[in-house]
Amino acid sequence: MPENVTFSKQGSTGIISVNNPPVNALSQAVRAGIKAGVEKGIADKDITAMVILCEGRTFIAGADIREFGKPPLEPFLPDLVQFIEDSPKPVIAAIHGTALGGGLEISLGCHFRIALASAIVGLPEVKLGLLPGAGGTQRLPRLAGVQAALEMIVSGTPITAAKAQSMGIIDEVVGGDLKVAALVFAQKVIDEKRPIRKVSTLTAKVGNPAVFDEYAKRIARKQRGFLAPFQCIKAVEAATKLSFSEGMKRERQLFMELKDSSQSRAQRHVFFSEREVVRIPGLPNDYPTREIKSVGVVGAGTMGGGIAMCFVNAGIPVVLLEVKQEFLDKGFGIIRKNYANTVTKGSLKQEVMDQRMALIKSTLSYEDLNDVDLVIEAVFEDMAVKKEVFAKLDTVCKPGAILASNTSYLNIDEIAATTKRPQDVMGMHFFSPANVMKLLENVRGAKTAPEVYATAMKIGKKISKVPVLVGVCDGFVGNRMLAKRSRECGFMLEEGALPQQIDKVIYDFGFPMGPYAMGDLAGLDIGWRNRKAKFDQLTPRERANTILDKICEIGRYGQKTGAGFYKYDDKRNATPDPLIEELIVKHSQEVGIKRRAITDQEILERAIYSMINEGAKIMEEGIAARPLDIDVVWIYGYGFPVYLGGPMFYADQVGLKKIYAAVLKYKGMVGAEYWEPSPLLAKLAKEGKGFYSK
Ligand code: T1G
Repeated sequence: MPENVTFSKQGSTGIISVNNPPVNALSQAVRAGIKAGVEKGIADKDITAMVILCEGRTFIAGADIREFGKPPLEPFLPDLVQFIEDSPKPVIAAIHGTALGGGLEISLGCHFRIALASAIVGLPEVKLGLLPGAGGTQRLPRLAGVQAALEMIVSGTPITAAKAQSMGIIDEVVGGDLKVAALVFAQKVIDEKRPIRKVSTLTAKVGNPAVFDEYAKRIARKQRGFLAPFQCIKAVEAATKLSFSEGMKRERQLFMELKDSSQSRAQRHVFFSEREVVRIPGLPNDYPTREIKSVGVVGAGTMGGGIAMCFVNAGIPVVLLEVKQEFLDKGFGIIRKNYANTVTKGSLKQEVMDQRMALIKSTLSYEDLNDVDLVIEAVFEDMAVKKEVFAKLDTVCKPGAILASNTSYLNIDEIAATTKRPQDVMGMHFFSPANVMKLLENVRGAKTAPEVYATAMKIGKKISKVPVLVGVCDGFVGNRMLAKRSRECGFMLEEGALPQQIDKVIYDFGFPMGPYAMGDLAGLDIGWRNRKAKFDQLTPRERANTILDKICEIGRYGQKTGAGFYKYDDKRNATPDPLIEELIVKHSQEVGIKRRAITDQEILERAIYSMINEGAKIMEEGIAARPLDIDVVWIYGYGFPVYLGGPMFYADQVGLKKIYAAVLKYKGMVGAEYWEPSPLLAKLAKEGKGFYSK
C-alpha cells in the first residue's frame, strides 16, 4: 500500500484511510492506495463492509489538479470509482470538511455516504474550466435528480451536508467522532442486510426535456464566454438520454475537450496564482506579523464604509472616524442599508447584522484611534488632505500601529514622509464597492518594514480578500495599466473609432463592460476630475484630446444624468447618440486628425497590448514581483476574463513575438512616446519565451 493510504480492520469493517495533506487530493498514489485497500477488503473473508475516510482537515478535495498537465497514470479515476461501486461488499464514504470534485465522485461510487454536519460537498470543476470527469455528471443526476445536478455542476457551488441529505446525496448526517459513527453505520448496514445500492443503476428522470436548453439560455448572460458550463449541461443531458456506460463515454469526451482547452489551462493557472500571490518572494511564509485585533477607518464615505464592513464581517471591531456628525450619520446609514439589503435577500441573519453593526464604534475624535492596531485612511484623494490626516495619526496612534492609506494612485512614500514612523506606513488599496470586490492592492513603500506588509497580506486573507503586494508608482499595478488602455481608446476615438465600436470589442474580448459604458456607469465627472488633477502629467496629445471634457461640459455625466457617451432610457438601456458622434468627428477636425476606418483587431491590440507592454515594465521595475501578481490584480479587480488567465498569461498564449511586433508597429503609428517596447518584452520575444517561461 502506498504510504498515504492505509488499510486497517475494526471488527468486520475494513477502514481505508487517506492521508495526503493538505487536502487529500487524488494523486496517482492515493488512487492506487484506495484501489489496493478496496481489493484487500474484498479479498479478506472477515471483512463484511468497508469505510473510506480521510485524515487531516478534509475529505478528498478532488483530483490532484497539479497532475493535469502530465500524462495520466493508472488507476484512472473513473475506473477506480467503478471498481468501488462494483465491490460485492458495501463501501461507505465517511465525509468531513470538503468532499469536492473527484472526492464527491468517489463517494458517489460508494454504496452509502455519511457526513459530519459541518461538511460540505460539491462538484466545483466548472470553476477550473472542467466538468466532473469521474462519473459525477452521470451519477449525481441519478441520485439527486436532474435539476439539482444541473445546479450543483453548472454553478460548481458546494452545498451543506444537511442540504445534501435532503437531496438524497448523503444518507446520514452524523455527529461526534466520524470514524466511530462510520463503524456504527457499517454495522447497521450489515445487521439490516441493506441491499448494496449502485448509483449507476438508478435512472436520471427528466420531466421537461427542454430543461437543458432552458438552463443554457438562463445562464447565457452570466456565463458569457465560458465553455465549461455549457459542456456540463450537455454531460448531464447525456445522463438522461444514454445508458450509464454510453453516458460515461460522453462525459469523458466532453471532459477531455475541456481539459486540453486554453480556458481550463487559464482557470487552473488562476487557481494556483490566487494561492501563490499571498506568498512574498524573499520572505519566509512564517515571517512574523503583528496582531490585528482592532482597526480604525478614517473617512465614512463609500470606500470607508465598505472597508469598515470588511473588518466587522471578519469579527474585527472598527472605530470609524469622520470630521462632522452628518458625515458619520450618512456613512453609518449606508453601512446599515447595505446590511439590511443582504438580510432582506435572506443571505444574512438579522442577529448577525446586529452583531456586526455593534462592532462599529463611530467617533469625531482622533484620540479614539489611540489603541487600534491598524488604521486605514479613506479620505478625499488629495495629497494635502492625506498628509494632514497622517500627521495627526502619527501623534495619536500607539507605537507599532500600522498606518495605511486607501489611495488609488498617490505616492505612499510622500505620505509616509509626513510621519516619524515611515516603516509602519503603507498603502492598502481597496476596490469599490470595498465590501464586495475581492482585490486588495497592498502597496509597500520604500521604508515599509517587511513585518508591516507581511501583516497586511495576512489580514487581507483574513477579511476574505485576495491581497497582492505591489510597489509604489503612479496608479500601482491596476490603474497604471488601465491608464494605457484608456489612453489608446481615447486616441482611437480621435482617429476614427466610436465609443460603441470600442466597447463592443472590449466586451466581446470578455470584460463585463467596455470603457465608455463603464465610464457612464461610474460617472464621467470622476474621470474628468482625475484628468484635471493629472493634467500637468499628460502629454500634449493627451491634453488636446478633450472629447471627455466636451461631453462633461454639456452636463453629460453618464447614467446619472441620463446621458454620457450614450443616451439612456428610463430603464438605463444605452443607445449610441448621433450627437456624440458629431462631437467626436468635429473634435478630430479641430485637432487636425483625419479620421480613418479602424478595425476591431487594431482596437483589441492597442487596448490590450498597451496594458501588456506596461505590465512588462511594471515587472522590470519590480513594482510587481511576478507576472501572476499582475494577472491576479486584473482578474479580481478589473474584470479581466478568468478564462484568459489575466493579461500576462494571455500574452503568453498569444505569443510575445506577435505582441512585440505589434508594439513596434504602433510605436511607428502612434509614437515612441506611447509605445516604447519594454526591454523585458523585447528580450523574451527574441528568445521565443513567455512571461511564465521557467
Ligand atoms: N489539487 C492539488 N492541490 C490542491 C487541490 C487539488 N484539488 N486543492 C487544493 N490544493 C492545494 C492548494 O493549491 C494549496 O496549496 C493547498 O492545497 C491548500 O489549499 C476528475 C477533474 C479544498 C476548499 O476544485 O477549493 O476533481 O498553495 O489554500 O483555503 O472530476 O483548496 O499551500 O501549495 O485552497 O483551506 C476539483 C479545489 C478538482 C477543489 C481548501 N476540486 N480546492 O481551501 O486551502 S478537479 C476542486 C479548493 C476534479 C474530477 C475533477 C480548496 C479547498 P499551497 P487552499 P483552503
